[in-house]
Amino acid sequence: MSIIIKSTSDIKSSDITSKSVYMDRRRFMQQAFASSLLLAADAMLPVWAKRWPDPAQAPFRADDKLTSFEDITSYNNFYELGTSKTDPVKNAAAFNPRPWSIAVEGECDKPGVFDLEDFIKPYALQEYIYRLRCVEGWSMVIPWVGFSLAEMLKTFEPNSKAKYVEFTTLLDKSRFPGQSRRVLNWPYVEGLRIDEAMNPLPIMAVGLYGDILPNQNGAPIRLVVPWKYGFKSIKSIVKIRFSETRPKTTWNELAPDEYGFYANVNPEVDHPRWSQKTERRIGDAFWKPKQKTAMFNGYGEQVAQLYTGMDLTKNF
Ligand SMILES: Nc1nc2c(c(=O)[nH]1)N[C@H]1C(S)=C(S)[C@@H](COP(=O)(O)O)O[C@H]1N2
Ligand SMILES: [Mo]
Repeated sequence: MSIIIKSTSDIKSSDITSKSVYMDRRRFMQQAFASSLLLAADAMLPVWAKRWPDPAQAPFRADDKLTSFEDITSYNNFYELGTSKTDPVKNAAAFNPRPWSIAVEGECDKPGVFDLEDFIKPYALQEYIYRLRCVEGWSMVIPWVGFSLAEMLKTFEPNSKAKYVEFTTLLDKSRFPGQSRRVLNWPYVEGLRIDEAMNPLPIMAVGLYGDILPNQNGAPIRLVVPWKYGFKSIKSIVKIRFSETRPKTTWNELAPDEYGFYANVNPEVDHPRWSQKTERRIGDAFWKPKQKTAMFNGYGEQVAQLYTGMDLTKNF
C-alpha cells in the first residue's frame, strides 16, 4: 500500500516539481502582501495573515500534485453564490466577508461570541495539503492554511452531553444573493459526531495557497474534513454548536436517500444515481482516464477506527 499521508520529513524528489511551483506562488503572494503593506495602512492586513505558516511545517500533506490555484478558485460548489460551478467566482467580489463574528454555543462550559480575529488568534496556523473529493465525482488537491478543529473545539470545554458538533453558514440575502432562491433550506448546516470532530485531520481553514481564503472557497473561515464528501466541508461559518442529538444537515434533509449524515468517501457504496468508484481530478487532460477513488479518500489509517462495527452501507 502506498503511503497516502506523510509527514514533511519524508518529502521525495518527485514532490519537488509541485513544491517549487508552489513556493514560487507563495513568494509571489508574500511580495503582494508586502507591497500592499507599503501602499495601504498596516491595519488593512488581518493580524493573523502576518503569522502565516512555513509550508515546510505541514502536518499532513497528500502525496499528490497540487491542483492549480486557478482551478481551485474557479470551479466551486457554493450555492449561496449561485448553483453552477462558475457562479461563485463570478459573484465572489459582491460578497463581503468582513466584519465577521462566530458564535459558539450549546453543550460546553465556555460558550461565547467572537470577532473573527479574536476567534483565530489562539491557534497555530499550519498548512494542510488535502484531497477534496466531491460527491459528484471530481476531486482536487488543495494546500489549505488553517488550524486543528479538535484543538479549537477543546478550548470551549465541551461537556459530557456534547455528542455532536453542528456548523452553520451565514444567513443573509443581502450578502449571499443565492439565498434569495430556495434551492436549499437556508442556512446551510453541517455536522460531525464529536469523535470525528476530535480526530487530528479536520481543520478550520482560513486560507489556501499561502493567501487568505478567496470568497468563493468559503471566506473568511470554513471547515475541511478530508475523508468525507465535499459537502461536509461547510463554508463561511458563523455558528458552532455542541449538541446531544444529531444535527439536521442540509443535503441529508433535502435528499436522505442520496446524501447520508456520514458522507464518508466510499467507492463501495454508490450514489443511487451514479457510481462512486472513480473520480476525475480537476485539471487533468480530458484524455486522461479517471482515477480510482480510495476508501475514506485515502485517509483510512487515520479514521477507519471511528467506524468499527458500523455498517457503512446503511450509515453512508
Ligand atoms: N455554505 C456552503 N458550504 C459548502 C457548499 C455550499 O453550497 N454552501 N458546497 C459544498 C460542496 S458540495 C463542496 S464539493 C465544497 C467545495 O469547496 P471548494 O469550492 O472550496 O472546492 O464546499 C462545500 N461547502
Ligand atoms: Mo460537493
